[in-house]
Amino acid sequence: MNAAVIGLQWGDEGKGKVVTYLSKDFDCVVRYSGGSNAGHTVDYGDFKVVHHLVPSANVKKQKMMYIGSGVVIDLQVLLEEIEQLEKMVPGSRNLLRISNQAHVVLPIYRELDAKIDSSRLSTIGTTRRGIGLSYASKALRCGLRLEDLQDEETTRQRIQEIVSIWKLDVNLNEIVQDLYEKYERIKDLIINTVEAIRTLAGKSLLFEGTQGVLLDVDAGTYPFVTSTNCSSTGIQSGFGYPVVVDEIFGVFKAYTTRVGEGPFPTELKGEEGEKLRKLGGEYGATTGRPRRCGWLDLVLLKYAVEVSGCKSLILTKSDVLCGYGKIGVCVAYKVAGKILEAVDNLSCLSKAQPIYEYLDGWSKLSSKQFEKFIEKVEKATGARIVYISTGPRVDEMVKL
Ligand code: 2SA
Ligand code: MG
Repeated sequence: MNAAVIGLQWGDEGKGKVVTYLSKDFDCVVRYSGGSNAGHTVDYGDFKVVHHLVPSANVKKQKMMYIGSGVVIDLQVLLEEIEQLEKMVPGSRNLLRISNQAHVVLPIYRELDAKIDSSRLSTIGTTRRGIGLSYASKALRCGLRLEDLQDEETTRQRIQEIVSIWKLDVNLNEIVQDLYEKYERIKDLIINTVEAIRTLAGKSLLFEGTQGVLLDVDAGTYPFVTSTNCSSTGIQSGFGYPVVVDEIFGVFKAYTTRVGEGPFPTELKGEEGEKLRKLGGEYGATTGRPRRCGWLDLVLLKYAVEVSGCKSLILTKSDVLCGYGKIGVCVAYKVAGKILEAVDNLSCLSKAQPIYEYLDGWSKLSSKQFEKFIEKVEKATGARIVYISTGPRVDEMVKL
């Protein structure tokens, strides 16, 4: 059986922890999209790991990890992460394999990412990790794949081409030298996509989503999105095989957060937002940026459930809300005088006024009030909550 874990909001729903927990029932965890813009924090209790590129498999349980061709790789970040994991759990490096077709995020893309984003009419607030540039180069057919690094001449020509297309003033020799110094340290982990598919055939795979449906380049709040199909629709192309995914788990927080710009109807500004941010520790795992915070938006959650094809929900961070007297839940929008309980299109978001219902808060998760909240979500989305995360640690999960 194969499954996927997808974020149903704007990322940071706690996918990393969920993947680590669920990975005990799978042979291999697969990353299929994104790059080091992702930040998945996993708290094992005795140590914490922040994943950016390496799949969030439970390394204590010796699970296999595979980075598919749909991922873009910053070699420096990858090396640091492998080192971090190896320190925590010696031998974990050997569990990792990376597709030869994955593209390389050149260090020069970072600066260019920042430059392009800040020169836009409306900045997106990217993570400045060069993600958009890597996918743009891939689409422009001037990207550098890991497999290209086998031949230094090809690499040099490709970088030369990139430098001239993006009109960069850089030292080519330095870039190539730096790249090879890093490549030498990971090249034994690179595997042909076809070989990986053969090796993984018949094994149970858990696909780890990055960001969330609302940041998906097609389904999300375009143009305030990331550059990939980070929703479930990206799995097959990012893995490299029309794999069947039997169950899609959609992860969502009991409230909503967003890093970066773009519409956010239920955003709480001022003290209320600050309170949620503090209680939930809502700061970017990659950039440390404070996340924008607001109430749960059932209109958007329903949309995300619909377009990602998920029937099973996993609720996280409801423990953070313990102690609130009343909890806001957006049940509809008012747009141009009309009341909408569902949306077919996200372009109305910037004009949407949220209509709230205020539910009684809960002081513990085993309470009538919390049950009411769960009922409300299930009824609005038509999906079932199958797990609840009761705290930050990997083992703090309850199956319903
Ligand atoms: P990019 O860098 O080109 O992908 O940025 C485009 C938009 O996507 C958002 N984005 C994210 N949103 C939430 N979490 C992400 N990962 C990190 C985390 C973010 C961080 O786990 O906290 O540390 O700041 C992530 N990655 C990309 C981004 O904010 C832009 O809106
Ligand atoms: Mg994150």
